[in-house]
Amino acid sequence: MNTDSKIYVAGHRGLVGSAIVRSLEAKGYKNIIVRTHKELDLTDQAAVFDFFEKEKPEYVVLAAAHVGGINANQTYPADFIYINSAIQCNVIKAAHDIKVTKLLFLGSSCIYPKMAPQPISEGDLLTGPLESTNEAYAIAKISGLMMCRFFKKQYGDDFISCMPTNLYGPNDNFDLETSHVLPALIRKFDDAKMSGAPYVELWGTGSPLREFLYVDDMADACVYLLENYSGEEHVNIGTGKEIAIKDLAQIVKEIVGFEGEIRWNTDMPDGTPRKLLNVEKLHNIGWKEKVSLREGIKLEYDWYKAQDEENLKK
Ligand code: GFB
Repeated sequence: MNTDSKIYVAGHRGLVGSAIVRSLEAKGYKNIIVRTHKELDLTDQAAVFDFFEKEKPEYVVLAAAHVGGINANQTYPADFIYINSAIQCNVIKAAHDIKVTKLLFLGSSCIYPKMAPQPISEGDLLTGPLESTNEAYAIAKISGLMMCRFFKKQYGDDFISCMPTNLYGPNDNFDLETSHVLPALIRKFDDAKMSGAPYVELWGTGSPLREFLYVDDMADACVYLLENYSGEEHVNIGTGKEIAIKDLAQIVKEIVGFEGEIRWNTDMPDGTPRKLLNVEKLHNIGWKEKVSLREGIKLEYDWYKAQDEENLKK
């Protein structure tokens, strides 16, 4: 990949895609192409094929996906499986047809079995039943990574996949019904601080363990893989460190400066008990994260406070 290579980043307005564009630009890549959802509906096969035919990107980063937190995944499983499967099928096949040089597909750590041994290695894929709250999303993402693997096997396409852990950062979704836990905590504590509310209600028991990676670190890892990796197996992207949701809540509470109480609504699901990635393979390829959890949360909180309501809805 050289700085003039034509690189299409699908999903450039989202948390992940926007970070990948920032990272590519920071590394000097000058020929990045993007399309908004309005300009190109990635679930529309004819439109996607037409776009690839006309633009002929050399590299593709498939960061466009229908995503959400535990509640959204559980409430809208049909949307999660259909939209993600359609996007992947269309983009991967179009990339194959026009013979792109390389494609990077992004999945998620929820592809692994609910009771996978911890930390979870790439080889633990498809060794047991999935976590029910995000099964639809996981099935779609497993199918995407397998498509990349099989296109490589049958046709020799340089299609690679990576599976990031829970991500957070600028352009996150702060809608309390559909967001992931970190933006939800930031918004809940900040709203309570601003309104002087005596307590904040969080979901589940607080005991599940999760791993978090700042999205700019993840983007850096993705560009590193595009430049340095062409293996058949997907690569986990994470920190290899985990934290209980209740400890995470304490950190966010401190950073925001909320002094009230935390209450746990156990009618809401906990989801998978633990989801820690084994990142040995990524370390062996030569990449490691830079931003600590505290630094990252501070950066996300500052970003959140700098947005107006309209921007947060985009
Ligand atoms: O981030 P999250 O929504 O998704 O929730 P998953 C993580 C944990 O935080 C769960 C708890 O145990 C939640 O019960 N939690 C506590 C909260 N308070 C809140 C809150 O106010 N909002 C939210 N959202 N959670 C997702 C999958 O699973 O992880 C996706 O559904 C994807 O498919 C993503 O893989 C990375 O970590 O449980």
